[in-house]
Amino acid sequence: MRIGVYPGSFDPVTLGHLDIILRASKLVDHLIIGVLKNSSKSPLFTSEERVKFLELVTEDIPNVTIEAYQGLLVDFADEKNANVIVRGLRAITDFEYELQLAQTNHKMNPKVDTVFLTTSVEYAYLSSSTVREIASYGGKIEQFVPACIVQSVYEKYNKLRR
Ligand code: COD
Repeated sequence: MRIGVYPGSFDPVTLGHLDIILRASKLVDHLIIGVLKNSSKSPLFTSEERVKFLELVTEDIPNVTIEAYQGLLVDFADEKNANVIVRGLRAITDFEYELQLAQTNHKMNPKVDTVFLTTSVEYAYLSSSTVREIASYGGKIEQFVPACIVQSVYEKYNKLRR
């Protein structure tokens, strides 16, 4: 059985992430989306919220499950008996970081390889940080995130403003 881990912050999940999830789910038997709990990026959404968003967004994809993790990605991948780590590549600016991450992870755990899926052109510009910035100013995010989480993203900012 081929098990893939697609790790990230997903703060929040975007249509770019969803595109990678859909495509990766066809390459493996079971895709586990790993949501990093204690990211140095100080996420806006709690890990529980990020997991819930991903559960909603992937509810129609039968071979995808979501789990939060903390600590090293290679340890999480090992614990899940994963064969591959899936990452998305948007632009050359992603490449240096992704290469370093993949090589470091492979050095730490040679049993797991990283595979890269290139972004679909329509999502090449899209990132969670852009979505957060637009939402923080009350701008429209419907074209950037799955419809089922739009309201929750706005509600988070409304709560923060109170
Ligand atoms: N199109 C295609 N792919 C995209 C898009 C898009 N529009 N947006 C994002 N992606 C891809 C990213 O390139 C990435 O591959 C993935 O989706 C997730 O993105 P993010 O931004 O949510 O996740 P990151 O980059 O913050 O995730 C970093 C990790 C959490 C994987 C990493 O920090 C980690 O594993 N940390 C744990 C400690 C560890 O093991 N460190 C490594 C050893 S030093």
